[in-house]
Amino acid sequence: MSKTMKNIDSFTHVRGESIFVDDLITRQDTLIGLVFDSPKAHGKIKEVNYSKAEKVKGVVKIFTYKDILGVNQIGEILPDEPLWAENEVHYWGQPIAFIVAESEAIAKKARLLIEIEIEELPVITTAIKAKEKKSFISAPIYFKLGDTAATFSNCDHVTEGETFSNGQEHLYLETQGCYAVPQENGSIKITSSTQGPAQVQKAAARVLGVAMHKIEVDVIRLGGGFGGKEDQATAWAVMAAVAVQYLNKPIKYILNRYDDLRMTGKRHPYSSFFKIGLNKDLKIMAFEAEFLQNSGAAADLSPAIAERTLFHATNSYFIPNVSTVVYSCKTNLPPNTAFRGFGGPQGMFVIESAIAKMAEEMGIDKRKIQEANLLAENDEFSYGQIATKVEAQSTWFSAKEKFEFGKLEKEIFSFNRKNAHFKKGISLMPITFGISFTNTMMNHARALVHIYQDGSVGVSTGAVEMGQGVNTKMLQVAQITLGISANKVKLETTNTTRVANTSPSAASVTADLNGKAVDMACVALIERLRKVAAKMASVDESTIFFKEDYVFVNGEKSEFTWETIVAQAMVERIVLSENAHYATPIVHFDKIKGKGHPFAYHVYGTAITAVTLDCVRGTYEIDFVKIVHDFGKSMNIGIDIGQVEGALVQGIGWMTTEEIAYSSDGRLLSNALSTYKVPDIFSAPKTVEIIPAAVEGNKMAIRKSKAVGEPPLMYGIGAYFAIQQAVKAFNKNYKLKFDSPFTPGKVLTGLYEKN
Ligand code: MTE
Ligand code: LUZ
Ligand code: MOS
Repeated sequence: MSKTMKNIDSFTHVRGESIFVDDLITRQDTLIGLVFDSPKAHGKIKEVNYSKAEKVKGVVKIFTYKDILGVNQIGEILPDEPLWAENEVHYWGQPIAFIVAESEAIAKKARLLIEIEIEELPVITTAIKAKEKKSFISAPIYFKLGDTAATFSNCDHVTEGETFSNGQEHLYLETQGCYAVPQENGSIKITSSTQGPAQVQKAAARVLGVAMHKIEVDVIRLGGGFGGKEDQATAWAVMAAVAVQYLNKPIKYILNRYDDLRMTGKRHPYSSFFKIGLNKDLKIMAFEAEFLQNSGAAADLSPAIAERTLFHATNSYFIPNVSTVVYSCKTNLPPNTAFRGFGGPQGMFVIESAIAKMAEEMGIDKRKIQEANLLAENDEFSYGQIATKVEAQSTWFSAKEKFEFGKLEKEIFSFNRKNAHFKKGISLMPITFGISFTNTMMNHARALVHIYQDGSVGVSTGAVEMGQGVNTKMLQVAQITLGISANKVKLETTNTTRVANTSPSAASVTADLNGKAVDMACVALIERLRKVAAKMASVDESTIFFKEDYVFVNGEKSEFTWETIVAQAMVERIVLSENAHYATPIVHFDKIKGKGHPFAYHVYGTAITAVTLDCVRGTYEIDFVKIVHDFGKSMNIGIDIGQVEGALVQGIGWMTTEEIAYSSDGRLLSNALSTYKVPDIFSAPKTVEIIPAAVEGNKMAIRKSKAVGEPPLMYGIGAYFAIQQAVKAFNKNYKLKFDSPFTPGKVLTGLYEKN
């Protein structure tokens, strides 16, 4: 573990000097965009009357699909999503038109004057209803290992059940937005708050009907993305570009919070059905699950997310017979999208529920079943990958030992004996998360490194900084590989003209992919500079090493500084720029067979969560979460601990208080922070302890520092089962339900249900 370097953004963040899209200095003739969206969830558009809106002074033009010169299509995985609705609307909040005006106030005034007549069609809001109606986005996906049907008949214990996990609002602090500016000869520069600049570029070129080289996308940083800007930052940027193409004026569009909440997709709600079979030694012999994913009205990333649900359907357990299927169900909700964990959390919630149900029926502790089935070296995942360097058991047992689980458990039993109106519960939650884009072709990245003639360095990559600290890690890689101090290195914005054809910053793999590319570029540069240094010092090249801004010869600091060598390289006309490309080796996956080796490696860990219920009110507090987490060899433990804490609280929110609600006619009811409860300082755990697992790290990770962005979100699932145990401690008649989030309302019902 190297000494923690401070996040390079913290200085400007705390001073309010960091620049986001809305902080850009705009050109004087900049116009403001605003979407007019569907006021109904499903229907035929009979008529839209823009005449009153167009007459508002200061309205420049209202754009619709008719103004598109290219193709009205922004779907990435499937071409099923128009930029602007044509004759039908499929969800409440679907963009129909784009008002461009001199100010936001004018645009808002105009929006209220647009008259629309919609012939309503039946609305589907749940995955179960969609499946009944055979309303699907794509074909179901199946993973199979062994033979579940034959195995169940030999099991000593079999149970079945169903679960529901709700969606989740990303609630990035910075709402979606963009600023598009005309350049020469029909080129457009778009500054976008996107995780995927190359996708914005590609979609804009397609919709505008221009070559990709006409579109430059620049990303400074995001005020959070959490997956919500992996695919869904595209629409706004493309709308602004269409307006720029027509008006030849700069267009800015920053969504206000209400519009953002209403128009964007969220984490997918899932309705799932499971069947689990154990033998008398508590070994899980067979597991079947059917997942119904509520995909919303268009594909977006749903099929990929559905697939990852299956990858994580057995979480940290080895199960020899597995049969899982997932349906991407088409409903009349905004297209649901990537959200930290990408379908993995939804899968893990189901297996944990199945284990809990089985434990209840057998009258034993859930932890006994969990512990008896933890993954071991060379176990096979249902998708054919063989587990290696497994830390499922080691993190589990080290969490139990380091945090004195036996003692914690005793304290909770004795608290529950003594207290009538307060009850505590405790849970263990192991996680196993695969690192790589499951779509193999996306696992690549590039970096462009310039050494300027004064010795300072500029680094460009495809990585988007969204608060996760990837720029700091890129800087560390460059600094260490070049042997120079941190203040010599600058991270440039993410720009499609410097680093092209990138994958979005997602799947927790941004630092790995881009970091490896930065490392390769720096290695190539240092090789050249070693030759220059060897000549200057009149020694053999093999004795040269760069460290602390100096040339070291045979381990001894020489008189030659980094700057001298760089200056000499200029004299010798040696190229001081390097572009490198990294593509993850080994990974492959056959989507038809559902078999392969999709992940470069897995991240492991175990969390212990304890809660206290107020059994009069149904409210609860998270007493503590204690985690042993597999960071590999963390290259920045400060940033990585921050990622674990943030993901944990986000996971707890998903499982406890964050409740997305739509009316039966498809209108978002949880449409503000007064009706949608995210964790605050009172609902966050009172204490969080995180201990790095004693592991050697993995060479597939950047500097053996494992990916950390998404996996810890799933520790939050532990909160659900801790609350459940506390409810049971109060009310022996409570029948376990698996219906998340476990809101205080549901807790209260559970505490007093009679059965
Ligand atoms: N952390 C912050 N502060 N803000 C974010 O938007 N996104 C998460 C995670 N951590 C996010 C974050 C998600 S969904 C992913 S996939 C990863 O960061 C992406 O960055 P990485 O690949 O560099 O881990
Ligand atoms: N995005 C994606 C992801 O396109 N593919 C993935 O496998 C993935 N995994 C996690 C998060 N985002
Ligand atoms: Mo994260 S869901 O991969 O953006």
